[in-house]
Parts: sequence; structure tokens; C-alpha cells
Amino acid sequence: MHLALFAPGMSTPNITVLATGGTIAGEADSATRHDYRPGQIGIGDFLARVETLGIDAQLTGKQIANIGSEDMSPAIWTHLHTACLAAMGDPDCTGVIITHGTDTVEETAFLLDLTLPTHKPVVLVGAMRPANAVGYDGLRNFANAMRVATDPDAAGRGVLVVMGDRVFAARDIRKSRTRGTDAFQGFPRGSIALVTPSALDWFGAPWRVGADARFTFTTDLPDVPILFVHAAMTADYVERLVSDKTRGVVVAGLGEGNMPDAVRSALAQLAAKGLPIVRASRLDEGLVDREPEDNANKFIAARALNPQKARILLQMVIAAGTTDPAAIQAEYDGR
Ligand code: DAS
Repeated sequence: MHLALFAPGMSTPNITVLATGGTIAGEADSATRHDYRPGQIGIGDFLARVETLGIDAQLTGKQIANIGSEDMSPAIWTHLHTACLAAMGDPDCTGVIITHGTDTVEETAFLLDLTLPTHKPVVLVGAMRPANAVGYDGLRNFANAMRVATDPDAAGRGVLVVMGDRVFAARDIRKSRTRGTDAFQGFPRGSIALVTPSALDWFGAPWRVGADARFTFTTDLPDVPILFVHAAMTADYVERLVSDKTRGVVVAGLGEGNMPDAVRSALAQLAAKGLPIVRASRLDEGLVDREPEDNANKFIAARALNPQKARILLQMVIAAGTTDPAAIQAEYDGR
């Protein structure tokens, strides 16, 4: 179903734009150089460029940060979360768009998905090419994000990410390519809508039922490292990774969350002492189910979450005070 951007008689939507930097705000020394600096253009300049598109919407910008998203931090997440809540509580605000670097956009989106109500649309967007590059995709992606953020049907679907004319749920999206504007994929679901600046087509029901936050946002995220498993790994890798501060471990395992026996034994000893151990997969499309040994080992299966998202969920679960492996498993099995 194609919809006009606004129905006749509808008032102009008011979108809050929260800028964090990334390539969408990046600049190169020339239009054809491969290397560039992310987070160069401020929100004022960016919105002035958006204005040239002539889309009928009121945009209110706020600069949260101006970084490459490899430098995303709990402090910036806190600032962003607070700004999102303020926008959601503003009766004049129709929806929120967050500009973000593409390298960690999936992690920020998932964190917000777990901790924000989405009774208004919340949409993250980035670009694969800097603002002065030939073929800049940032304005196109942003115009698409405006199309989504102004659609009442986008509310209650959880936090969304718009890239390459497609809309993804935060839970599904993952960056799968380092180049090209079609760099994102969804797993286990692909994109949940196709979008252009003037058309938006949703497919299927939202994953998320209801619009409430699942966890209370906390600034005190527990220390949860990821163990990236490879051939010929020995148990001492586990000892080197885990410190007194560690509150849980996510395993980026081989295939369906597998690991060498010695590594499994070392992790099972930690689990026996009460440290949650989550098995995920290092594969791009990895679905990790429970295996019989998980009961004895007290391990948790990450299901369809990749290691970086499995880590964020484990941080939230531990921060909420849950340490029982069966209760943690239920969080991975749930929405
Ligand atoms: N510079 C990287 C980042 O900020 C890549 C990007 O935005 O596309 O995540």
C-alpha cells in the first residue's frame, strides 16, 4: 500500500533529530577519496541541507555527539536515551530520528529498543558515503527516515533502522558489508518495510507487541566481554579475557555456538561459580539453540542475536539483577 506523506488536513509533523556523527556527517578531502573523517558536519548544517529537499516537516535538531560510532560510549548512550525520552514526552513531537555511524548503529538501536517506549516512531539512520562524496547516500536515507518517522504505523514496532531504501527492526539488523550503500541485512527477518521518500510499504506484523520499554535504562553497564572463538584456541584465552570486574561472557562461537573442549571446560567452571555464559555464533546468520550439554554447563543460548547484541541483552539482564541461567535463557527466548 502506498501512502501520501501526509493526509490532507493533517498538521505538519514535528520531528526531533538527534545527531551523533558518523559518515552521514562525514567529510573527505575530495569527492572521490576513499578515506574521510566521520562526524564533521554539525546538526545545523545538516538540517540546512535537508531543508533543500522541500519536505513538509518541522525538524528540531540536537547535537548529542559528533563522533565516529566506533567511539560510542555509555555516557553518549545515556545522553541519547535522555533526549529520546524528552522527545517522546513532548506532545508536539511526532517522532524521533537519530543520525548515527553505521559501524555500531545496530548496537545503539538494540540498546534503545530494549529501554525505550516506542509509542512514537524512533528511527536510526546513517550513510555509507561521506557528505561531500560523489553518490552521498545520507540525504536519501534521511528523507526515507523522515517518511518512516512521520508514519503513525511506525509506532509500536520497536526501534527501527533505515538504510538503503529498507526498514529493519533493531533486533534483526546487522551490518554485513564494508562498502556499498546496500550494506545492511536483517536476520532472522529481512527488512520489514520498503521505503522511498514518498512511499512506505510494511510487510507483516511488528515483532514487538506493545510499545513499552523492556528494561530500565542504566548508566552502570556491567562488564561483559566477548570471546571470539577460532581454530586452535586454548583455555588460557579465557583466563586472559576474564577479570575480577567481569560479570558475564558472550561467546562468539564456531557454527552453532561451538568451541574447543578445553575452552568449554574453562567457561563451564566460571558458569559454575555464577558467571552467566552466553553462546552466540561468529557467523553472520547464526541461530544458536540450546544443546543438551547447556544444562550441565549452565550455559545460555543466544538464539538469533549476534554476539554484539547478545552482549547488550546480557548487560541489561544482569543490571536488572537476574543471574539464574534459566531466567536469563527466557530473556533470549522472548521478544
Ligand atoms: N565511520 C563509521 C562510523 O561512524 C562508519 C560509518 O558511519 O559508516 O560508524
